[in-house]
Amino acid sequence: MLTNTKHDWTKEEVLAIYNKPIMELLYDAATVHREFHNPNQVQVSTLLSIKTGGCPEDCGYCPQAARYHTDIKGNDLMSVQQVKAQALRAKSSGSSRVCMGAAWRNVKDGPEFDQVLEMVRTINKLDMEVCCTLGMITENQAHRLAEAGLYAYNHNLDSSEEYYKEVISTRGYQDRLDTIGNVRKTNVTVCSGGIIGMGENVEDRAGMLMALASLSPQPESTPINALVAVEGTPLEEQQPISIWEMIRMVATTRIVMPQTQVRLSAGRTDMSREGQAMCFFAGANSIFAGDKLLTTPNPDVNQDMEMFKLLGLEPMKPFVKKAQPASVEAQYSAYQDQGEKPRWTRPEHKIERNEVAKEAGKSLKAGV
Ligand code: SAM
Ligand code: DTB
Ligand code: SF4
Repeated sequence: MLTNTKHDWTKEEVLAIYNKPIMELLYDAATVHREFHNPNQVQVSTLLSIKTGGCPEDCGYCPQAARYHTDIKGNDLMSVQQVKAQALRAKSSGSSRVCMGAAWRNVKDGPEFDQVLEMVRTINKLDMEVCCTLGMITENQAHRLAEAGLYAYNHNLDSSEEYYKEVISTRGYQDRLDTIGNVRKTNVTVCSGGIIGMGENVEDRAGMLMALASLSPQPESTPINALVAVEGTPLEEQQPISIWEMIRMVATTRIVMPQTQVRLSAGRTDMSREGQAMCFFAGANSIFAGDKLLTTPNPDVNQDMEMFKLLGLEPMKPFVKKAQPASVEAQYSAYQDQGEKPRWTRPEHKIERNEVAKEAGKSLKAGV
């Protein structure tokens, strides 16, 4: 469980981080990242849409809402055998986690939920982390998922409390928080993040991060999605965000939630390798791999593995324990001490930098 972290970020503080000069922001985020994570390791998850389309909700971004006329092919709940075959394929291509998504408003007790529990048990036996995103769940359902061996439950806040109402009317922000609270009553880890590029402003982005960071404990993983504007949804006309917005969002997430796994999620098909490399530098340490997200395209897994090789990244093994955090004061001082004092005061950091600087100085003198 993630502990000892600053939770009382104000929207103004988060916004000030988001708006920093990019070099400062990258430096700060990369410094925090190295404090808590191995910067060369990236956790790889594979998404599996176990029940597609026909959802009664009205989320303005979602191609699976029954009320919008999109091109997706709907499917009833997959069988346990189908899921097992897909999980084995994902494992052989380097994935440590399978995330099963269902286009449900909420989970209903009965044969379908029993089947999902069996899927969880089956993937768990393959020594992979299992995640589910099934909509709203009760405390009892959260406990049943935990007993089946669920590792993580994904339930996004998606935007700020204020902007949420502009995008979804069939449920409220508090409903999302309640489900996250139900998951927290078990030993299942929380995966919660959101989407940028839905027409929200930077204050909304800061508001969403403030809400996520104020959860105690903070989510163990945080997906940052760029909207995939799907034809037929109310957000079909939204212009794509720039890579700099994604980099800023990832970096800010890393700073306010130092221990979370920040997942570079939907939208990677539009990002260059250089852009993604900047996101990894800024603290992203997880991706969804596989040529499909739930219903929309994602980069081919071979292309991703080539990118990993190029950048010297390696896929993380499942069930890796997280490093223990430094003190809250150490985290926060990194953002308050603007320039006068060295930000990172641990002796080994200073020595490392001085030696690099000395070597660089020698090379310059020698004209290398
Ligand atoms: N029905 C469940 C729910 O809403 O929690 C689980 C599935 S839902 C598809 C999971 C998440 O996918 C959403 O919370 C949203 O963040 C993301 N998502 C859906 N459509 C998207 C899109 N077009 N672009 C980016 N992210 C999207
Ligand atoms: C999350 O935050 N992003 C994933 C996962 N959690 C379930 C889903 C992205 C979906 C993108 C649109 C689609 O493929 O349907
Ligand atoms: Fe349904 Fe989830 Fe899509 Fe909303 S995001 S319409 S709840 S599948």
